[in-house]
Amino acid sequence: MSPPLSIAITCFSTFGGSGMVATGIGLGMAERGHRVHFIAREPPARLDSLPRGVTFHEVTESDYPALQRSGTYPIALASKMIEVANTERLDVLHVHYAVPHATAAWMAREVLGERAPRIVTTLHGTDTTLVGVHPSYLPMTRFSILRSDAVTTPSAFLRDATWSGFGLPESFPIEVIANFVDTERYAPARERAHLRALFPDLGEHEPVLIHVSNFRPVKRITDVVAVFAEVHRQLPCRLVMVGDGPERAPAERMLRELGLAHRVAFPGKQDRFMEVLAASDVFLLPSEQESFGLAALEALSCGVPVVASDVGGIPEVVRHGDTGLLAPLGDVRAMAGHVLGLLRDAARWKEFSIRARADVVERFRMKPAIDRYEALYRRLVSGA
Ligand code: GMT
Repeated sequence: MSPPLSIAITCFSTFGGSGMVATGIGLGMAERGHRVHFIAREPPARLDSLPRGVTFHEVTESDYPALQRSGTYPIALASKMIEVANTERLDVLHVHYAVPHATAAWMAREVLGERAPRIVTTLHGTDTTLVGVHPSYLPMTRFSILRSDAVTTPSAFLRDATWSGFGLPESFPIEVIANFVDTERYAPARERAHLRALFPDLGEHEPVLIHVSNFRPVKRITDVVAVFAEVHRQLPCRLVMVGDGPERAPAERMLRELGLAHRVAFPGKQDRFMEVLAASDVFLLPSEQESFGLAALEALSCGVPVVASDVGGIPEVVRHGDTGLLAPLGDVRAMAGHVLGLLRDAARWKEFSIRARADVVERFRMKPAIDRYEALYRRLVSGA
């Protein structure tokens, strides 16, 4: 049997799906007997306890006044990576989101020399499509990607966008390892009591739409509201908006103006919302861009069909006409039509729901994804 590896994982702990994926990989590796070290500013949100074999290393910055707003985090992070690599004899350093994590990893490797671990960079989305290609970061991000020992993306869309955005040849290896979901945690369960906690007067057959995100502009939260308003005009329903962020206030204002605020629940940031998700009828994701769409995957895993915009990596996750329905970006009427088409035909909804769950179980289970990352780590460590 191969010896256990010493693996460090760096991610944004509280920002979006990349931290969740990174945490899932770390926990999956620890379950297999590897030693896992999370190196980050804060413990990852989904790391509610520290299981056997998992350690958290906090990155702290000096509060020296001259350094304020000078962006010293990558230096502090690289220093912590060096410290952990030295004390824990790291085999692999797996960084999630290139800016600034891949650059910090490269800096640490320069210092560590021969003792350096292998560096794996997983790109997640805006680190390629927006931030990384911004002129302020492009040269260093491109260089850090090129200097990684392996690069992965969760979708073929993001692989191709990385090749083109950074001007890399298609021969530059980028392995697509799709994101995954814990299909036991995110499982079908049509228990409407969880919805009644949010809507005490919910009718027995009244449909519930749901959206889960960090409410950033890229999610087009006002499109969620517009789709809901159009559906509600034709078929009274409710909307649950899980999460929080800058677009929440405009959405609430829009709902008040439409006279629909009382039909919508905003439970805020929730870590345990799967019961509400599983009891809902349609998941809405009208995003401007998604390299993958982890929230949509969690909905599909619960057997909840997804109506989303046809952008980025979403079609790789949501099979149009099979597990969900896609529409052109910003076409809220088409999206509302898709939602109504599902809600008005119970048999059709059921078929979508069954196929959604089956497709997730077939293509996005956690174990095969962890197998792929483990094989990648072993390959790099063995020098093959
Ligand atoms: O890139 C971002 O904007 C944030 C990032 C995150 O940390 O959640 O989201 C990206 O990574 C997720 C996990 O791989 C994907 O599910 C999201 O689709 C992706 N977001 C974008 O591409 C906008």
